[in-house]
Amino acid sequence: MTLHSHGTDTTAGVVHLSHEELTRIDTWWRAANYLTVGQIYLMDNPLLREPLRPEHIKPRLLGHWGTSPGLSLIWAHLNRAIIARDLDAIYITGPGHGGPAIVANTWLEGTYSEHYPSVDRSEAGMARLFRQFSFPGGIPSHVAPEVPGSIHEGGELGYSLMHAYGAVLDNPDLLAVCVVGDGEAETGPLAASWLCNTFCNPVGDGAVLPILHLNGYKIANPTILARIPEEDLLSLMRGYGYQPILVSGDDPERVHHEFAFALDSALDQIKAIQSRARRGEGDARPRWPMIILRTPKGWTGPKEVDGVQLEGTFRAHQVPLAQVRDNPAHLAELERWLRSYRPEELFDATGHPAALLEPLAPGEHRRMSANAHANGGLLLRDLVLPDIADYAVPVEQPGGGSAEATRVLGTWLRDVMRANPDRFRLFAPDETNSNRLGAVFEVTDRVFAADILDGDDHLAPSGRVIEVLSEHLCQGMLEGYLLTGRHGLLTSYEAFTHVVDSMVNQHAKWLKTTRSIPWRRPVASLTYLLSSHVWRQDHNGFSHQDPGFIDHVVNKKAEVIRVYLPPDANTLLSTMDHCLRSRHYINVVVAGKQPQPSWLSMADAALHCRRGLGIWDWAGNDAGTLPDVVMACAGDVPTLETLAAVDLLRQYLPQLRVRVVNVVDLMRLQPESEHPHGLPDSQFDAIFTTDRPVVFAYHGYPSLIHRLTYRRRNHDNIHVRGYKEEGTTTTPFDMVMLNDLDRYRLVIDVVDRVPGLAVSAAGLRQQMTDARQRARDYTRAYGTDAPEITEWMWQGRR
Ligand SMILES: Cc1ncc(C[n+]2csc(CCOP(=O)(O)OP(=O)(O)O)c2C)c(N)n1
Ligand SMILES: [Mg+2]
Repeated sequence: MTLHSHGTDTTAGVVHLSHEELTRIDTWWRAANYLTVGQIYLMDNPLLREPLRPEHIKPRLLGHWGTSPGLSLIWAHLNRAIIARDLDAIYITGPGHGGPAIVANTWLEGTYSEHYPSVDRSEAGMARLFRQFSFPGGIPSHVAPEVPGSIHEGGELGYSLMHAYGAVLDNPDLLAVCVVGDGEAETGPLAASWLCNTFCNPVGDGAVLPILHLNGYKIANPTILARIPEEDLLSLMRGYGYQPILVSGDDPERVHHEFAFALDSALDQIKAIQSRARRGEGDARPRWPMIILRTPKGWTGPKEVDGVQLEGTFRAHQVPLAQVRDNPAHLAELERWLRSYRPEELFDATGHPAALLEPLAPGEHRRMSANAHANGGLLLRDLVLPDIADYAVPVEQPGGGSAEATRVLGTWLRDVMRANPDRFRLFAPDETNSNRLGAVFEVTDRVFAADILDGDDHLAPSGRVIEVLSEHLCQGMLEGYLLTGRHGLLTSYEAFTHVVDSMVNQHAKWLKTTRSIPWRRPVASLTYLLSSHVWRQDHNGFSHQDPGFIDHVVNKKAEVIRVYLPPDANTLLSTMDHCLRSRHYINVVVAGKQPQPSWLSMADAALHCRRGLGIWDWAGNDAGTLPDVVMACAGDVPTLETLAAVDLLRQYLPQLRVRVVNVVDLMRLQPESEHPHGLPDSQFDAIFTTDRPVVFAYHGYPSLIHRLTYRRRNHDNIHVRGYKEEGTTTTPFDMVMLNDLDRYRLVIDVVDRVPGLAVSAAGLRQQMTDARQRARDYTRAYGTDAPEITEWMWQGRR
């Protein structure tokens, strides 16, 4: 290998493999390619025992050929390295549309048949392997959860490298080999992912080996990285702190030698980095190797179809010969293509992979297709969780005292981090402190493998908090961490969590699908703490005001979605304790960081959270009667405004029977047929009544409450106040007034909705309108909320 002075390893012209190794690797590669083409086209005659006929061909030709030969080449070479070095490795397929290639490799290794015994390694099994692919009732076309060894489906491009980095955190012996498509590399999330090396500590974490698969094309276009000067690409990688190793060519034998050599040098470099660091001699910012593999898209496929070049162009992306059933020339070309892999050398007479291939399949647990890290639930160990009672805010009477809920939570999280130094991580886009979770820095730092200057705050290469200003990276690394059997928490601004809407879709799909795959074990839930929420954006204003992430996640399968709106510090503690114990969900917890009254003692909070919603009888006056109105609330700010409204009602309309209901677990509102947490209709009717007005103050967009409750008997009487996209940089009370969620407006709603009050309480209504005006005028005059608002406290029973 030549190491250029500017830090590029090139492999040109090396001969690295013995003849035997070369033959074995090439045979494996041909076998995987054969099985890939077979999956795309064939539903019978898997070993080509007879000439191909149209009826052997699937009626619908689906799948992606172009990326597949590269993926299989890399897999075959990795197997050699795994065996030679006893590596603990997983394979992450960025271009996940190369599903048939990865399935082929897992079948060659035997793992596929272990999970799916009917698809055994025989001629009949091979026929089923081919038939099932992208076939109704069969398997998906991507590296979906059904594929052993996968933690990354790669359907939505962009997240491979961050998944790989998440997987190796706190797994010092793990190697995550990550194939990045050159098209995928154009996505924003992937482009940011190169930075993840800043969060990889060679002492306590494993290593990622990125392989940029420069096959030159996407679906219909060349890729940018393949068309910029090679030196620019190498400089780009160097700039990101990598040591690029370039392998380029279209002659299989030469590429085999050069790729094997590149892989060996990369693995040597990784080992050297880790050994140095683990001896305490490491560089602050090691230069990790990465490989750039420049080979033709659709390599070894048809060179030309109908006079148009195919191999080495974007036209190789999906199914190269589209009319095989109807066009005899295409059928003949397919047969020639399949036979070019010499199937008679690849499989024995029974259809089992040839004996020659056996030495290239790693031992049982070393197979990338069987690596336990890629079925993280197998390795999952419970968190050691400190008793939340020790962190509780004392609450002698409801509304007494005030606490910053997330700051209280921070003290508990600090001790969660301390008690679980190898399996819990906090991820945040630069907001741990801002979300008032800074107590965690008493026990750890932010991980940072770049220059650290005097005056920096809690930065160290060994830190366990990952802060990077990319919601994508936080989400992706956390997903990788969870899918490999660990636990974590992502805290973010509520509005900007939308940045990962699409990623959370994909993760929810993964969780939904894996629930019904028997050999996949449940993993820890992905929990969001959304603080700095819509109602308290005092510094920022409209751009930061958006509670719609909840609306987004509730579209996903009910069995994997949970949404919690704890109204105070103790309910937040109880909710988080529950979330960090839960498995295989996406938990969205929204809780403010500003000082707020504490409503419930720890014991009451725990009961309230267990129920998910409840009548606050200490706040209402309807005991033993049918209430005239139900004041419902969900979220910390709506709860405050509701209680302040109830206070006014009890003062001005003492005869009015008011019931107060607080909802922590939003999914309780849905019928039980729709969500596992759904309240039975009988209980819903008992709590919300069947005929009384319900004034519901909700944290987010009001339409969601209607969506969740539209089948309930009393739905027509439910009147929801929430965020209606009015906002700016203003005071907290002005914000709730702008959106008609304020206490005065809630009282007006009661007057307008409870039969008879319109006339009898017309005076109160007028007073409330005036109070709003006064409150608004006060903000305009003094720049702050009026004392009657800021100093309001729940007075208890009048
Ligand atoms: C985020 C996203 N956008 C668009 C697509 C549609 N798509 C599927 S494959 C592909 C091209 C991928 O090219 P590349 O990453 O180079 O993979 P390869 O060449 O190895 O097939 C595109 C655009 C997608 N899957 N995900
Ligand atoms: Mg490509």
